Amino acid sequence: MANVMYDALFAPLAGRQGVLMTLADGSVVTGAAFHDRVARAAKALTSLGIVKGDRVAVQIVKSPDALAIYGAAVAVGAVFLPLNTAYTPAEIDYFLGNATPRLFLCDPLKAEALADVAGRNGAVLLTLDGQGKGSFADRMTEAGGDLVATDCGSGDLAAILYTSGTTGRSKGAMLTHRNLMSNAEVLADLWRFSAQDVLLHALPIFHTHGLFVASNVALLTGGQMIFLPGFDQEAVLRLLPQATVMMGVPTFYTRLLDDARFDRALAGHMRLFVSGSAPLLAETHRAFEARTGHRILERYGMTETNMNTSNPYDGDRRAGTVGLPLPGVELRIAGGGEIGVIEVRGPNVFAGYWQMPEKTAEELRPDGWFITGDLGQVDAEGYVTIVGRAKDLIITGGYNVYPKEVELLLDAVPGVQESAVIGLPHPDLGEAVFAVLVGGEAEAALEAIAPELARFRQPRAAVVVADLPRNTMGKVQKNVLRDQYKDWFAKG
Ligand code: MCA
Ligand code: AMP
Repeated sequence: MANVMYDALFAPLAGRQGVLMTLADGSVVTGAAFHDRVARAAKALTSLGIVKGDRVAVQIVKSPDALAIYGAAVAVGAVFLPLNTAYTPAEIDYFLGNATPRLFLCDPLKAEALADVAGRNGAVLLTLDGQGKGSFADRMTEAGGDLVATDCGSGDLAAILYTSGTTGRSKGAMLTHRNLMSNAEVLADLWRFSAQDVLLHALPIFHTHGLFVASNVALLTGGQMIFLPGFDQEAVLRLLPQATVMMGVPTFYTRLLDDARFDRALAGHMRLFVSGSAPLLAETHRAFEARTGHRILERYGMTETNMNTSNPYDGDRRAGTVGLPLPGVELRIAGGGEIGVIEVRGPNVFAGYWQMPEKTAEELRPDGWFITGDLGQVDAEGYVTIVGRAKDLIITGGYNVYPKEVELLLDAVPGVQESAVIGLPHPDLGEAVFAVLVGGEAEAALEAIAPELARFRQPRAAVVVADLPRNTMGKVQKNVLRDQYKDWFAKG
């Protein structure tokens, strides 16, 4: 046996003297240097007793070393578990309790606040900051010797990524080597990635988009990355002329369009802009083409499935659609109607939710079809359009927020009798989180829940009303609320 992912993504970097990453300050990391960091991180993991199947959880700033630790986890057969840097200790407590990682890496500045959480859940706590400093970094420096990757088959777990649930409890999506590699291979081929490409990488690496879609595809094809800690408008405008491909959430593209410096000349060296994670408005697609001459390629995926569909590279990239099912991915609309819940099946579909067989059974059919919860329709030529969501989910700036998680906290605030959390149109974030409360005081309620909840999950505004609108079954009519407050965050 070998190690499917390590052999394809990381092993080829050993000894490669060419540039792998260019950083925001202009410094570069060669393939060989990056491989050395992967090897050292793998040795450090082994020295901590981490063996195949152990979970390695990280809540660390994006940096070359942070990506090297992903490579190291893959190399030793550990299950990589990246966590949003915005999560509070209360949120981290849940993830560590559920996944029981042997190791938890966090930023040195957060170590004190997270020591109890790690200890309580049986994880060793070590640190790494964005400059490559911290107690885990020290172990990497001490580690030496050649790396021998642990054997892993295509069905072995490579990662667990948490995705929220409609009941308010996050679920860990188990992703195998095969899930990740099959998708990377298909996307690399479909989007014509090669060793000549330079990917502008400004996405976080704790989600599918930045970690798997972006990094895996670039690593697989031997290209370079301009590796930024996050989406910084100035850095992106400065570095775009050196890139050939960019991947982003719609907010990246609306922010660029809001800037007059972003024009045809600046995008002249680019061959491809990819968008996903949230709906790209057809008007953004058209405005982008008018400004740059580029038609953004929109694709559709989920944490549980990686990517499912993509607009074509050569063919018609249709605004407002997410394109065609990827090669090897089957897609159907459940229920027999024109519009219904999208279901997908293929080598990309995950292995189930970590230790939640009943949740897995609710969403993954025994014959392999996964129920996405997205409402879609397929036209005569096979183009898929997402028309809505059967699940109660808000996507804000590409991050998912399940209203239930926020409502549970709001309902517990003294004075608040009940709450309804909804997403409202927002010019920058696509949707922004908004709360409608019965009882209590709006500002005080938002302040009360803030320490528990990552900033992106917190409502941007709240109102207090006498009653929530309900249907005859007693269910809160969120569509009525969304309509009533739709202009709350409107531009201007
Ligand atoms: C930051 N803030 C946010 C968000 N991001 N609030 C709501 N939604 C967000 N997405 C908060 C900050 O904490 C800050 O709080 C305030 O908003 C203003 O921050 P700002 O500086 O404007 O934000 P930013 O740092 O520029 O971040 C915005 C961003 C970022 C660049 C759009 O959120 C981002 O990189 N999003 C990408 C998410 C992503 O990768 N999703 C892929 C998921 P305060 O007001 O207190 O200062 S994978 C997926 O969905 C599937 C599989 C798929 O298909 O890809
Ligand atoms: P997550 O579970 O965080 O990976 O988010 C997956 C969800 O993001 C999907 O179920 C969709 O609702 C949404 N999504 C991803 N890509 C797109 C897209 N291109 N258009 C519309 N929604 C999308």
